[in-house]
Amino acid sequence: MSADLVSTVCPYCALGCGMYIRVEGGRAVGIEYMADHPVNEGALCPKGNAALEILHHSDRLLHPLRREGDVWVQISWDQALDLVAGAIKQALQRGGPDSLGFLSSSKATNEANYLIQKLARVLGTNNVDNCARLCHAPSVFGLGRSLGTGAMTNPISDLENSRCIFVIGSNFAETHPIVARWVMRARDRGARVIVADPRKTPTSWMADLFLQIRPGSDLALLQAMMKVILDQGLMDHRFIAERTRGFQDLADSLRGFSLEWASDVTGVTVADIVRAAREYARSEASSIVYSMGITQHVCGTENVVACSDLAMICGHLGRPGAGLFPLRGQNNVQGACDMGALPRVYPGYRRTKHQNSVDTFRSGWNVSCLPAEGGFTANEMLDAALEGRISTMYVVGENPVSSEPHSGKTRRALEGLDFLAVQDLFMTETARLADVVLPAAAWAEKEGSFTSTERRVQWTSQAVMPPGEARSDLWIVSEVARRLGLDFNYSGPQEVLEEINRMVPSYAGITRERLSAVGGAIWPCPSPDHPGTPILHHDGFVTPDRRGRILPVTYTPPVDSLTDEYPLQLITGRLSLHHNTGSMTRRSPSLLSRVPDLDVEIHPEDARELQVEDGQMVVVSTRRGETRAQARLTPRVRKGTAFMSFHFPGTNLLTADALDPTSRIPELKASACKIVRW
Ligand SMILES: Nc1nc2c(c(=O)[nH]1)N[C@H]1C(S)=C(S)[C@@H](COP(=O)(O)OP(=O)(O)OC[C@H]3O[C@@H](n4cnc5c(=O)[nH]c(N)nc54)[C@H](O)[C@@H]3O)O[C@H]1N2
Ligand SMILES: Nc1nc2c(c(=O)[nH]1)N[C@H]1C(S)=C(S)[C@@H](COP(=O)(O)OP(=O)(O)OC[C@H]3O[C@@H](n4cnc5c(=O)[nH]c(N)nc54)[C@H](O)[C@@H]3O)O[C@H]1N2
Ligand code: SF4
Ligand SMILES: [Mo]
Repeated sequence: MSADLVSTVCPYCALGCGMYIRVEGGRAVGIEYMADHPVNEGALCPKGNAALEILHHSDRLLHPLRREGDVWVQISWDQALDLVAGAIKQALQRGGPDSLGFLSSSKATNEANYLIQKLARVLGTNNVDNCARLCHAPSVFGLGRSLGTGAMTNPISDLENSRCIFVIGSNFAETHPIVARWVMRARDRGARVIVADPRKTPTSWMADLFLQIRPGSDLALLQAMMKVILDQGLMDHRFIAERTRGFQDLADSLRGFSLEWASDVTGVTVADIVRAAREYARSEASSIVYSMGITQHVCGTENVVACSDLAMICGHLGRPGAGLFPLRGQNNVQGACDMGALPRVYPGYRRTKHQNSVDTFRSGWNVSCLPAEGGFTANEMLDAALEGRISTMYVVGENPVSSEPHSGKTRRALEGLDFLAVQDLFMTETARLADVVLPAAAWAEKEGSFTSTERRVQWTSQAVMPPGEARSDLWIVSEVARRLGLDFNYSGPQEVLEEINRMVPSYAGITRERLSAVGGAIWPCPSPDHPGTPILHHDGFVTPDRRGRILPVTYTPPVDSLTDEYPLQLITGRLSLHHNTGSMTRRSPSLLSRVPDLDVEIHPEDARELQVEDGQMVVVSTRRGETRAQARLTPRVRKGTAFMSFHFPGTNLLTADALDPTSRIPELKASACKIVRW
């Protein structure tokens, strides 16, 4: 490798694809493919290929800013940091630690996330969360309950060894494109692919069996598949007996279960349900790939538990090609959770309510007192802000105004705060509401580690200097903490990683030295000479008795009900060329030029009734708000449903804020809507 090639990891999705950045004269001028990377083998998707476009973009925040009325005033770092620290001090004096709220960033490094949650906790509050709440919180809870840990069980490349891949609520061909390479390889080796999605997506084109399910009805499908497996005796009796508990409760819960009812609810024929069940159960090694299509529902945790039940009753866990693949979303959402940027767990998923977790961190951090009460989740913080219980928020690398449901409410909550600080690369919809905006360095402008969806921790090196006065998240957070009198005197990310090695047992062996190699290391990695653990649950689950818990589930329909006034089911999700709220990809010219506007996909038969033509502007409205979009007529959506991305502001004005009672994820995938010509 020549001196001007810098090794880094793609900043978009959680696959953790490696790439080299070519640097000339201090500028990032091109990407070189990392052919020996274990996940992407050099390949990159369109977003990865366009990643450099945001680095030198003219919209980058270059200086700290303070809002004065409607005007932004450039201020010095000293002034900005004093303002943030001063506001935090004032909140502590007036309302106590729980009047503070922190949103940590699943786009920031492990080291920055570790420091953000440490700052919150040392100040006395567990009010810290990250966008996993809107994403895979149901996996953390659901798999946590059934298997003892919420992480993906097998590495991505292991999909190649599967003989049957059941994809439910994931459109990886657009959202995790490199996964499609491994699934195609499995297909080349004879694997069968089953896809359940209300839309015909590019992922469904790969399917041998496509189940065009009604949104929100996955539990009925999963229960029906298990019913078929039980009735036809396709279970793995030995696995059930030796590795699990609770099978009988599940069997009892399915005794009177009707496949015809499930077919009515899901819109999938009984014959297809039976085919799916038989193919999944009977293959030598089956995997389940799932994502937002099943987690973003009021029954998100139950959906995840049902997937885990299905895998356990068939013994499809803990072996090559047999596993559960909750495909994580953001580049470092796995790491943000591992680092404890969650309100009810300290780093390493140690529960706040367990006295020994609190004691471990009290002595490790050398502080006299730490909070043991669970804190607020992101959506609870917004509610608490509306009620005046949270007065001051510090938002790092998140854009809740566009990513949380019911934006009207989010906006009101943030506008009502005494003080809001936002730390981002760009002036986002959320940053516009801030009192102080802090310019952050992007991934290639700093160093640190990121943890991918397969628990792979990788180091990314600094390729270029941040623009203007932008600084790394780690530097900014440490400076705020120091102004609050805290001992955050880290020399850089490496020293923080050393603390993580000491405090998080599964990261104990993940040292800076270890991360020098391409592909890094996969946790659990308890010591520097440990090889890492690509496949979890090989000889036991992470529960106290090492047995998995098979748990009965109950069907719950979407909350936002369809009526004559709101007759269509609105699904929201993603397109291949944009990322989340679009802060980055709408500033990436090669991506924006191909998808410049917000579209709503409507089935041609629905469009005929609505008298809407392709390309026409329409108003989409729900019980919460309305937005304009361009109609795209396509038979790829189910009749009776419509689809919008949330890559442009507006979509989340519409979405419902009904929450899954366990994980507190909102039902972003099912909102009753109406569409009229504009
Ligand atoms: N290009 C691109 N890639 C991304 C992102 C991005 O914004 N753009 N974001 C990243 C992030 S943060 C995440 S979390 C992942 C998400 O990755 P995915 O979960 O794959 O993305 P989504 O489009 O949100 O939803 C997946 C599919 O669920 C389907 N679906 C909707 N409702 C239901 C339902 O009730 N049941 C079933 N079975 N399916 C349903 C949708 O039609 C959609 O095709 O992608 C990551 N990668
Ligand atoms: N309707 C609807 N809403 C959804 C979803 C859906 O499917 N439908 N999906 C949900 C999901 S799965 C997710 S994960 C959330 C995502 O929600 P968010 O995380 O709020 O969305 P992003 O657009 O990814 O925002 C990340 C921000 O971080 C900034 N950033 C990037 N790198 C850095 C960095 O190094 N440091 C700092 N400080 N900032 C950085 C970016 O500029 C961007 O503004 O959205 C959720 N919202
Ligand atoms: S698949 Fe994900 S990590 Fe890989 S290049 Fe695309 S966006 Fe980046
Ligand atoms: Mo996500």
